[in-house]
Amino acid sequence: MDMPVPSSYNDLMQTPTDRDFVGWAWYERRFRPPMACHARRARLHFASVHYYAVVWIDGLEIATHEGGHLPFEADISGVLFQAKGRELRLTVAANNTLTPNTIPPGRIIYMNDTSRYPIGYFVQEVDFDFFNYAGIDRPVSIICSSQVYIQDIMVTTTFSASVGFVFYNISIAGGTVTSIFVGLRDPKGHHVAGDAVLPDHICRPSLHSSLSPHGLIKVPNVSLWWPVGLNTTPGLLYTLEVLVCGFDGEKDVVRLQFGIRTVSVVGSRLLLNDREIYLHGLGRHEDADLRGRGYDAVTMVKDASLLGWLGANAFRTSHYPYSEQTLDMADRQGILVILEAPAVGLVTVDNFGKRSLEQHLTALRELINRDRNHPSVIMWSLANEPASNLPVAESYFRQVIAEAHRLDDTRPVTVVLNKDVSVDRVAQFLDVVSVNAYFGWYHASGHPELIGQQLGHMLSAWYTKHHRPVILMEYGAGSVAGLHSLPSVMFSEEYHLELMRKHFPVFDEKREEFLVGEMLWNLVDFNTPQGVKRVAGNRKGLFTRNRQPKMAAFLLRDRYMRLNNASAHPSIPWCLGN
Ligand code: GCB
Repeated sequence: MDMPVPSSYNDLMQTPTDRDFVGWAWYERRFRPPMACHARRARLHFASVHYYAVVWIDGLEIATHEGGHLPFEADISGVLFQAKGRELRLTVAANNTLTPNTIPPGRIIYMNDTSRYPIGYFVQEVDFDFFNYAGIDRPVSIICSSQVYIQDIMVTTTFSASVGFVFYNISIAGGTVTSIFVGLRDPKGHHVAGDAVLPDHICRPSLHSSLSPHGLIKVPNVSLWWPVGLNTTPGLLYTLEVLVCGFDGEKDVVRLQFGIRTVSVVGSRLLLNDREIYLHGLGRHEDADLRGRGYDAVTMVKDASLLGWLGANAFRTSHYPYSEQTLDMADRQGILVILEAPAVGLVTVDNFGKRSLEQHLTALRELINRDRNHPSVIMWSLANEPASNLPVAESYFRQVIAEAHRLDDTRPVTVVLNKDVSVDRVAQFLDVVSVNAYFGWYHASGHPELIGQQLGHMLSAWYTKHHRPVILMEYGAGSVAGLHSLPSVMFSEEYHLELMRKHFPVFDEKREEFLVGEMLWNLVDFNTPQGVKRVAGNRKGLFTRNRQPKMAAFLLRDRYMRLNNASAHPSIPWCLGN
């Protein structure tokens, strides 16, 4: 059948068996490589294929990759050179099967009772609450460059008084360079430091230049990157311009946008540019009608617009890394991002074995490598709701967290926990303690009057034990848009409101002590596996799946706008009651 790329394939199918298909899905198309790529370095880049991918050109295997949500590429220069402009056949096989050792894990259960199931019948089970959308979810591109090319740039920033410091490290591949030029443009586009990198630059060996791929640029009168609410011009971005020349006179140029800012944890506080920040945001999903988890600019912009309307200053990429375009937008708009690894549903001992650890570390490396230059990304979340009470989880997460710190010592690290503080073994390694808690919903269902006591007690217990800043990473209620009831009942819009309202005084109180964030679950209703607890998906969205508001959206908007005004005008008390 015809299949658009990018998109998940599931919701383009007409039968439940096809939609819920588990196994190898095959994509194929013919393409004629652009002549501009001929005899140059050419890389075939996949931004995300879920979950396993194998790629062939004309039947020749050129790449394999494990793990959705993160990019991979193959050097196809040789193939294109030999093809000399001839049409080629590109084949991609994508397999969505999740096993105890994949990240995220799952399991295939064979139903062996032949009185109830046909022979060979199996189901894919998962321990996470979103539909396992599959296919080529993000764009596929051919990147043509000189033979010698800029493979990666790593930027870290800091500042002192009005001077910014930009440390860069450039990785070059494909050959030897004869010269490297590095320059900096300010947010208005003016060249402010380093070399002038001009579009018509001609690579000549005699030109003066550096050969060092790393260095420091000082930025006088620096304009720092700020999120919304803390500054009247949030999201200011500098551009690092890098040009490298190869022996043959060819050049490669990359322009990387980044922000100058610092993040730190001091005592019970989270600081951005040495100023205390409080995250008021939401968890979300990459999820939309028809497209599934497929990259869709329209949905992405609409969701960003909803966040803006709510006055949110943060979101978490629950429960996997989102598209690079989403992070670019967050950079520009000044939204803080907690970026999550795709490790969700690690709940049994066999999810913590050597194979899982290797894949978790691989995903973490790919993720930090892809996203480390985004100023919006202020924290890495390494997993959601693992069985952190298990002894195996302790050594497992000690290694995962140490690796995250080794790869990036400029951002705090968290894991989102849901086990009781008395049995958890992972929070001891974290910079920021994140917890999910559904008081009035999964606990004490239908009793919003208990939320104040239960929530306050739980949050304080985490802080008392670990003396780290705490974020309530998920809380919320489900509501079916248009279902009303007074007095309220679960799933009515009134109950949704009431449950949220009962949380706010606790947030205001604990914020004075150690709470550094409140993250409502969820921005938009989203698709899940079918089950008796889900009414055509998870209904904890403030917006329906077609992005229309429920009553609760107005309540949160009111609160978040007030929190924003309060940070813009610190002399006015932010705690004005509810
Ligand atoms: C959670 C999970 C999230 C679910 C949510 C819920 O704790 O982290 O993935 O969707 O609860 O609504 O049950």
